[in-house]
Amino acid sequence: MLFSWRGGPGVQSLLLSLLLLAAWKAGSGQVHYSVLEEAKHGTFVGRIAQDLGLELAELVPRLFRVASKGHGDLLEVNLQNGILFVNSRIDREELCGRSAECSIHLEVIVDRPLQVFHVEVEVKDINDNPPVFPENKKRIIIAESRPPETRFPLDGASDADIGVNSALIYRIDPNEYFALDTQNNREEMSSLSLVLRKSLDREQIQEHSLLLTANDGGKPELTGTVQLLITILDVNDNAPEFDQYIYKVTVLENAFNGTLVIKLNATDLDDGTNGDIIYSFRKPVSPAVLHAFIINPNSGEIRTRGKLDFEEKKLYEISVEAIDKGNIPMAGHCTVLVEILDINDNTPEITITSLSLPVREDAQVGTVIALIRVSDRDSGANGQVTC
Ligand SMILES: [Ca+2]
Ligand SMILES: [Ca+2]
Ligand SMILES: [Ca+2]
Ligand SMILES: [Ca+2]
Repeated sequence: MLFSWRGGPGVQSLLLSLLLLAAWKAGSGQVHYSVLEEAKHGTFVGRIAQDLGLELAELVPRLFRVASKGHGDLLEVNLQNGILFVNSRIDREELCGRSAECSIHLEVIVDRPLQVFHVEVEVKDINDNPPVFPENKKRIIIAESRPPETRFPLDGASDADIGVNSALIYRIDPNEYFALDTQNNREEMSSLSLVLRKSLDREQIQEHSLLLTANDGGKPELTGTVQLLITILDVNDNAPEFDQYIYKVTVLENAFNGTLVIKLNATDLDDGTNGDIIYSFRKPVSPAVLHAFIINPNSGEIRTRGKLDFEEKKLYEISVEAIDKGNIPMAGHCTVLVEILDINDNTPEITITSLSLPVREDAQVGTVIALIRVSDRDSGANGQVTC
């Protein structure tokens, strides 16, 4: 039989363990302190010797010592006065991250007899971290056609502190187009968005620059900012417009082929291809116009083609269209009235309508020999004939 009632090394170690357990129990009355993080070296934390019921004089002889698991020498005890003080920098964020509870657990040990005490030092948060946005500048692109009430998600800021020291309130520069909306969900996570308050117009404002600010609830509060650069994308929402609805021009009927009749100009407020204009005769085009004029699609110049003839046509009415190159093109219209000016290009024509020949030599003065008709196709003074 291996087990012996007479005792032996096994029984001795069991007894030692029981003794240790008793000592543990004797010293297990917990003491709590609290200290602000980032407190200066030497900051008073607690009268640890006194609070543990130890005499100052016995600290050295009983080999008073403090151990803290993994936290090194953040806190130290002055063996002369039995005071626990801050020894090196305590950063709550480094120690405990985002957890709401943060404390340093100390084991205080004295010998003769062996006693172990547990001391809990709570590390209190101070507001030493400002809210931080992921970027300093945030570019947002929004088409000008987006309707009011459209929401655009924003990245919120983060704050390494806890509690009110990390409770964030957001605001943006006052402006008429955008508002902020913060919605808190059950997980205490807030979703931040930009809400469009009124219709945008790229033709009026192409870029909005707004400062988004986050404040924490600390005292004093800390702030973080991000510059929102909102670029408004163009939409083809403007039709080309001519300077006038009706243009009146005159052209001499003997104008050379290619003579400039008029240079039309339409403007389109949109950007890029949405504002690029192509000019054309509006269909259906009358054969007379097509025969007499030509339009340059890019410059808007209307020129003569071939020969004009006042006697054939005195007035042309040309309907012109300006179309932009938008995805869904928009058009503007105008009418050009071209008046052809007569020039003296017709010689008078003589026609003899009756003739009585030969004439008798004794014919009386005043006898009608011939009826002569003179006409001129030209008009006005150009057509007046003198014989
Ligand atoms: Ca903070
Ligand atoms: Ca803090
Ligand atoms: Ca346009
Ligand atoms: Ca536009």
